[in-house]
Amino acid sequence: GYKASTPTTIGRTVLWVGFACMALSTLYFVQQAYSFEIFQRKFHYVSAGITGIAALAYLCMSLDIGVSSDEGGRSFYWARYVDWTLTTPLLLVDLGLLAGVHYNELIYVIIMDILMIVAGLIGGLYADDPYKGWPLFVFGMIVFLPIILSLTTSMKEKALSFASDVGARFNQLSVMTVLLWSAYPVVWVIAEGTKVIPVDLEIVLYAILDVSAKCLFGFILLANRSLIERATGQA
Ligand code: RET
Repeated sequence: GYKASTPTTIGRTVLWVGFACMALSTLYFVQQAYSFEIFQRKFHYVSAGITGIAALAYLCMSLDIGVSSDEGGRSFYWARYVDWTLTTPLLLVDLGLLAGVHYNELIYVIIMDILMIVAGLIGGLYADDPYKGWPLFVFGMIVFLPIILSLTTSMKEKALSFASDVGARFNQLSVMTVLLWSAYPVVWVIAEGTKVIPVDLEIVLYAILDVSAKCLFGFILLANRSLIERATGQA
């Protein structure tokens, strides 16, 4: 019969679809990079790195690698957190380079970001004990705040100070990032945290968020050729 605690054909298929989206996006970003001068390729290479790492994570999860079982036998996909630990800093690099912020600002948000993901990983591993899982989740939420704050204040002001379409593109991508990233802790609470949704639904929800936050994000970032040329400048 149907077991909500392990993936069925639906979940497994969605993992493979996630792998395909990530792998094809990576090939596209790399292929696009070659139509630019080497000094203009930073956004292509960072974006290809993001989807390439996610392609590897989705391939592993599709092959039942990077997944453990909790006390009740529910699948826990820890491979996602390895992916996110590496890719969410790279997404912030894309945004920081676009905004033209000082690298100290970028280092600060990246440190908070890594703390956030690792807190979610440990919280997920220990979610069977609410006295361990929830404090870690709350820790993750607290370090999430300075990231949101930076994207909506200092990074945004820096980006808009150029008064060009680069600022407008940053605005679009940062709003998208704040909205999508805010959905992850919601899914965490109903999936890893309280286990009220089936593993199949957890896989579907994270896949929609991952493909939007990585592939769609990359396509929007790289969509305008002259904008990329201006945002990468000369040198
Ligand atoms: C966790 C739980 C702890 C509290 C918070 C979380 C936020 C996770 C986020 C993940 C973003 C992932 C992306 C992946 C790839 O595209 C770790 C779920 C705040 C924001 C963008």
